[in-house]
Amino acid sequence: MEFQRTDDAIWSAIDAETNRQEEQLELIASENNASAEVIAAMGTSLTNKYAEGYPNRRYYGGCEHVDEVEDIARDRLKQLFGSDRANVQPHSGTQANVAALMALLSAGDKVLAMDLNHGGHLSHGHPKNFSGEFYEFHGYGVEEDTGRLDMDRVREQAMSLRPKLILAGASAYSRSIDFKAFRSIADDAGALLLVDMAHIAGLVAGGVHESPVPYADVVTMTTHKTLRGPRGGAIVCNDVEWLKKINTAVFPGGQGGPLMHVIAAKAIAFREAMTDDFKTYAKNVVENANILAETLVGRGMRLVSGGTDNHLMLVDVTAQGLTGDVAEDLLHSVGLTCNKNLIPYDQQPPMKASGVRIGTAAITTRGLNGDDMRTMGAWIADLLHSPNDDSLAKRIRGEAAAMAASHPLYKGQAAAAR
Ligand code: DSN
Repeated sequence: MEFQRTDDAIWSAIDAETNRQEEQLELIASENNASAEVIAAMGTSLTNKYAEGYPNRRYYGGCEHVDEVEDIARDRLKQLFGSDRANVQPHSGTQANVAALMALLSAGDKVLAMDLNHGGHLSHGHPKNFSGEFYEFHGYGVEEDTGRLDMDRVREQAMSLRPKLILAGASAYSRSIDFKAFRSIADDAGALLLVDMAHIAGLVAGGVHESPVPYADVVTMTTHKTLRGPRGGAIVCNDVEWLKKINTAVFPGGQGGPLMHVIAAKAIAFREAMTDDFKTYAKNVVENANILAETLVGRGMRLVSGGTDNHLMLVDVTAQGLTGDVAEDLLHSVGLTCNKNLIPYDQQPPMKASGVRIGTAAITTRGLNGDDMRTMGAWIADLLHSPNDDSLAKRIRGEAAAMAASHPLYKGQAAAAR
């Protein structure tokens, strides 16, 4: 679609952000770089179309083409995760969780979910989030000595609490999650099981993390993290009765018109995620995370749980006399973008925190490999050990920029959306 740029203020900010992504190395564990085709689908005429309802049951005329798009997206999502049912309309992971909780619970019901300070998510019971407002959330957490979930402890808590729902899934947990054990605990405690696989959806799709779909009553996800699609949410389940409730909870329960341009982009991403290339990508994400974690530990950094099984790690910076916010700024100053993060049993407030969360989903997309991880691990450890060494920072800034330049993201591609 041809167009003239007239809004200089906005286009210059968009160009600057595109350059930032191209020139810096993205270590935020929840971010990724969608393909040019996924991005292009979001800048299309589909953004104009109202389509409240579901395919062939809309509240607007002229939906024949967007119906086709949504049908394809749902079919691909079901195929990707081997589920019987799917809803691709949630605008985000939180919206997907709103719908799942509305479908599965009544106000005031008890839920057992991962403690926010141990790696859980805002929509898993933060007191100021709708989840914490409307339901009675209780937290399970990782063990202080191992940094890992102890499923026997989760079982004890579930048996004494008898929640209506157990929620598995996290935003900052670097170990595999045992969905089979969660199912068995839920069954013994008489609870439903909801899994939020937002962070690991791409690893599940790529076959490098166990799938929760055979075990959970309902699975929510985001489409833009390891799954590498457009920003958005989605839900899968196997039971037709749950799907009916979920569909009603998404629309009209929590949302109005679906974002059809984003649903088209989701469909493209789901197709990409079915390829052998994506399986290789998912394997490389985990391999890169492992090498980066080993390099950091080898250079004297403490990682929560000692390492990683997935795409992320939590680096404790207290021994270096730093807080997470300072470490985040320091890494950003050399072109490595990450985020401060609470670590389990943290004594700092969330805006300071004692750690940084680092992920390999985006840097693997741009083709960085194990040798690059060894180099990057050395940069990060050296910087965190010597935060005031300006000449070290200057050298690393130059080397990081060179590494980014030698692995372009979109440059050279016919990226319609750029
Ligand atoms: N904000 C996301 C993350 O960083 O993990 C979760 O929604």
